[in-house]
Amino acid sequence: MTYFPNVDKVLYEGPDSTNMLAFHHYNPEEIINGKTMKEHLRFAVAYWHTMTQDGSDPFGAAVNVRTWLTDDPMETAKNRVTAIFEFLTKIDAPYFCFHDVDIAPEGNSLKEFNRNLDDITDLIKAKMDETGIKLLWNTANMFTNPRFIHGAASSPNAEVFAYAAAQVKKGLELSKKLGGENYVFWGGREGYETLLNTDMKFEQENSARLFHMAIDYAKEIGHQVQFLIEPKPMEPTKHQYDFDAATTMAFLLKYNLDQDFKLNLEANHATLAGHTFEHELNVARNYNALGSIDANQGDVLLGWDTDEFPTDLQAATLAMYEVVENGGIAPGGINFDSKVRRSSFEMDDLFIAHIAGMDTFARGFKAALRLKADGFFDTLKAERYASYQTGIGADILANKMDLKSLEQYALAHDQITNQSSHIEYVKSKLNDYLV
Ligand code: XLS
Ligand code: CA
Ligand code: CA
Repeated sequence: MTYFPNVDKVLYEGPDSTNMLAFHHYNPEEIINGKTMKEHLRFAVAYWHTMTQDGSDPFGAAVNVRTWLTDDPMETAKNRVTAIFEFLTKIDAPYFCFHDVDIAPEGNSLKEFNRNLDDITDLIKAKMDETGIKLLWNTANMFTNPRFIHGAASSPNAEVFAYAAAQVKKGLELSKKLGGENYVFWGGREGYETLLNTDMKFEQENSARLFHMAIDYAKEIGHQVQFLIEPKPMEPTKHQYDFDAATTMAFLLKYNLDQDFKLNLEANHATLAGHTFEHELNVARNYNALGSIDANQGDVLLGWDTDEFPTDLQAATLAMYEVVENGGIAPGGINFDSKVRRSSFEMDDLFIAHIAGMDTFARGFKAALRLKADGFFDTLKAERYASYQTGIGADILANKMDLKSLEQYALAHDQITNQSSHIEYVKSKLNDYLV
């Protein structure tokens, strides 16, 4: 049984190849600094976009041709397992990610849902053992079902809190069963529509309470996993509590969660928050909390989460520069939280789109390494902050100065000259590294 009869294993054919079903820049076996590209980039495929997304939008019906669909939800779920492992093997991705509801139908009760999850993860586990493909992360979907209308851990309804806790418990058990390396929380409905009826402090305390329960339970079942929170400023809520990296770090520090949690940062969420992706990665890195990446891109002309496959080389380069500075992304990875455009509805488009994303990140990675090897940003910044290396700057850094002594200095040196940044030259020079 094959779901992708037109595609053999995707191979590296080099930049001159015109084969849409080949890699042009990502060569999984190429060794760089003692590791293969595959080991450096740790690509993951997202179950939800690749296996369950149907191409519908608020104005149009489903369009995606997906040959695993049947009238029986459990049958479809089983077909999807076969299909995703064929896909992962052919695209040569070492990891995948899923929400609980992506892999198994919820059925009519929590008991039935858990049973379905057990059955499907038995199949997934067998495929993982057979192929060596691993689970980068899983998560509990606590936003789609109508019960989460007012939130999950932050819901005003305690019964919903209990249900969410049950889903997280099961999610951690599945993570242990499948050897998941990270466990993600994305609080899609942990936020508010209006402050008129919302006790924000109470809701955030409850969110923190659930995270502490998750840490405790992972310890109790002996599962070593990296917990991650994925920030996003809005959508579906008007205001999401984990607005961006900085807001999420303040939350983690306030509730004493920073030792157990890092961040899973998504490019499109960064731009929704009014930041560049590299800004979010840089903030996380400054807190030693850069955990994992959801790779995609938004559209500058659209104000929502379009989750496009990433093809912007400059953005990928600047993101990978942060990863290089971070010393790599493990135990996280680069998860394509990206969906094919509605007009790319054929089965083969799933391959074509992932190849585009993988090629873009491979090129970005290589460009980032060139920037690092040449000391492009290092030199620029060293020169920019050089005034702190000697004289008054060195004294300030050595904490030898106070307001009184600095006033004395300023009175004697009040004719200040600054230097131009020549930033247009810098931007133009950066282009040299991209191709
Ligand atoms: C939605 C989020 C979601 C998380 C996992 O915008 O990106 O897909 O990655 O729940
Ligand atoms: Ca995401
Ligand atoms: Ca998204």
